[in-house]
Amino acid sequence: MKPEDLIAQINKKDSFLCIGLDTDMNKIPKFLLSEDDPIFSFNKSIIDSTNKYCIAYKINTAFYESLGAKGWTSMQKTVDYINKNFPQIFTIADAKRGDIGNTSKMYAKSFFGEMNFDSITVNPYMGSDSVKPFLEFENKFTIILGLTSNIGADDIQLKTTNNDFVFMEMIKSCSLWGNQNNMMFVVGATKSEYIEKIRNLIPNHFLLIPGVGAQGGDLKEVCKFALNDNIGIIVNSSRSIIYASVDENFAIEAAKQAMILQNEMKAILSERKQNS
Ligand code: OMP
Repeated sequence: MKPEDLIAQINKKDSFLCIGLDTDMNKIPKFLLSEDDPIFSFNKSIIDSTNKYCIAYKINTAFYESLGAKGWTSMQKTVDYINKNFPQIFTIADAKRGDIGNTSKMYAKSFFGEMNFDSITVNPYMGSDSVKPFLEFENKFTIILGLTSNIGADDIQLKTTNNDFVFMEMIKSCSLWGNQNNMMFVVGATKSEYIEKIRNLIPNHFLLIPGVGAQGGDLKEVCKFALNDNIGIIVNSSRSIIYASVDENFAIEAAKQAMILQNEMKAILSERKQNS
């Protein structure tokens, strides 16, 4: 997907919501377990009921890989379903890959070439040769882990070098390998106190911001400094939306939660317009 198409979709829907399909066999409604492919059936219902409120779906590959070959099939069916029925919606393979160059090239080929995701999350720890193969694909985004939402971010990312935080050094280096049209950065919603600093460093890149909902991140706090002239953010919530209910009406309840977040986003955007 081209960046301008993503931006157009955000403006059209007054939404920068990404719904995380962290689909877990142990958490989906029990009545779906008799279906041929319960994971895909669940995803399809969630996508059908929520697509008008969101601009992206993030498939966390761990949930699918943990089921072996069957899980890979459910993942492919899910991304195919989105691409075919909602081609304007941005797809994210949350795979957190990255390896020596020739191996990263294979990861890029599988997620961009074979599976046809619009983007993939990449762990940049191994440096430029591990990231560049992903950047070679046209109209695809490489989403670099910048500052993550988890407690373990303290262990390395929030340590300081002589110059700055490790995560700032990481973002600064990575931003030179690509550009705002092929690279985004993950910044956890639970780390909103660092967003202003990150925005000063990379004012134009899209930020993927997970951690609103189950992890307690605050949408308003995040938006204070993260929004840019193109809106420039994608905010993900997974469990708080997709597991809103485990009854027959699970898809309707998920849509209600998605709508609540989308309404909050719309209000933030309209307040911003009025103040500008
Ligand atoms: P919920 O906490 O259920 O909304 O899910 C958050 C999703 O975002 C999960 O798929 C996580 O793997 C992912 N995530 C984080 O929670 N924190 C991060 O720093 C980065 C990610 C990610 O890369 O998406």
